[in-house]
This record gives sequence, C-alpha cells and structure tokens, in this order.
Amino acid sequence: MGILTDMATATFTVKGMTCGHCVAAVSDEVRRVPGVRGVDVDLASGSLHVESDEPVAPAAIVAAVEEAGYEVVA
Ligand SMILES: [Cu+2]
Repeated sequence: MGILTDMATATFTVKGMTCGHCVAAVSDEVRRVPGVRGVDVDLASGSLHVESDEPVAPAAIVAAVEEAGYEVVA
C-alpha cells in the first residue's frame, strides 16, 4: 500500500442525503477542505469516507457537510 501509507482516512455518517445530487453536493464541499485528497460517499448508508494528506479536524468536515445542507450524525 506504499502510496497510501502517509495518508489519513476518516469516516463519517451523513443524514439527509436522498439522491445523487445530494452525494455530489456533499462530495464537492468536502473536497474543498484543505488537505482532502479523496472523498467517497455511499448514498444508501450515508457513509462519508475522507482521505487526506494528514489528519483533518473533524469539525472542518462537519462544517463542509453543513455548508452543503446536510448533517453529520456520527
Ligand atoms: Cu438529492
């Protein structure tokens, strides 16, 4: 996993997403958080997986999700 060893990952649960547009809105906002490299959102479970260069403050991710109009519940 060489290239991934110096990356950080975190997973959140987002409430309120109902379709692909919601997924895109959340993904776009979270991708804008400094240091974030990759974002993967699963609509069915509400799972938001974030990959970053170094650990990102959870509050920054929560703020980005709220900016998109949704809520982090876990
Ligand atoms: Cu939607």
